[in-house]
Amino acid sequence: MIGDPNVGKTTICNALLNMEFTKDYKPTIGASLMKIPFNYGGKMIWYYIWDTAGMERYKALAPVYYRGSKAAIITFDLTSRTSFDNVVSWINLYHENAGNNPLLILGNKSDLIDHRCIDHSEAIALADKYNAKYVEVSAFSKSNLGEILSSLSNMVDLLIIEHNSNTNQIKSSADTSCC
Ligand SMILES: Nc1nc2c(ncn2[C@@H]2O[C@H](COP(=O)(O)OP(=O)(O)OP(=O)(O)O)[C@@H](O)[C@H]2O)c(=O)[nH]1
Ligand SMILES: [Mg+2]
Repeated sequence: MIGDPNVGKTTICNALLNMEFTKDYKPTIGASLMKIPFNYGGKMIWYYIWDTAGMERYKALAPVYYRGSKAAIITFDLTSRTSFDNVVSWINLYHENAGNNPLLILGNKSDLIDHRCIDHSEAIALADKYNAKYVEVSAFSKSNLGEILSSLSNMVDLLIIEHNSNTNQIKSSADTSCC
C-alpha cells in the first residue's frame, strides 16, 4: 500500500479490518504489516499488506517493502491534486524495485463530494496509461471497499493452503476453480 502522506492508506487498511473510522491523522512510521482476511469463493484467505509511510523521510525504506511483493496498491486522495500527480512517481519507484507487477490505483475520500478535484475520467485515463485497475473508495463511508480485495484476487496468483486431516495441500489460484 503506497502513496502520498494523508491520503488514507492506514485508514483503508483499518476499514478492511472492520475497525472504527478515526478523524485523527497519525502518520505511519516506516511501515506496518496488515493481515486481512478475505472470503475467496467460500475459502478464507489472508492478504499480507504492507501499509507503508507516505512521508518523504521514510521513502528510502520503501524498496525493502516493495521487493518480494506481488502487486502494488497506490492510493491518492480525490480532494488533493498533488497526491494524484504524485501517483506516477510512486508507480515508477515501485517498478524500479519490484518489477512489472500488477497495479491497483485507489482514489480515496469519495465521500468528500464538495471538495473533490479529480474526476473519474481523469483517474481512469491515468490507470489505462499504466495498465492498472482503478477503484474509487471511501474509508469513511466504506463505499466500494469490497472491490479492493476482489480486484486483487483477479490480479495476483494466490497461494492457497488447504488444510485437511491428513495433509496440507498447496495450490495456486491459477489451478484452483472457485465460484
Ligand atoms: N473524509 C474522509 N477522510 C478520510 C478517509 N480516509 C482517511 N481519511 C482521513 O485522512 C487522514 C489521513 O489518513 P491516514 O490513513 O492516516 O493516511 P495515510 O495515507 O496512512 O498517511 P501516512 O501514514 O502519513 O502515509 C485522517 O485524518 C483520516 O481520518 C475517507 O475516506 N474520507
Ligand atoms: Mg499511514
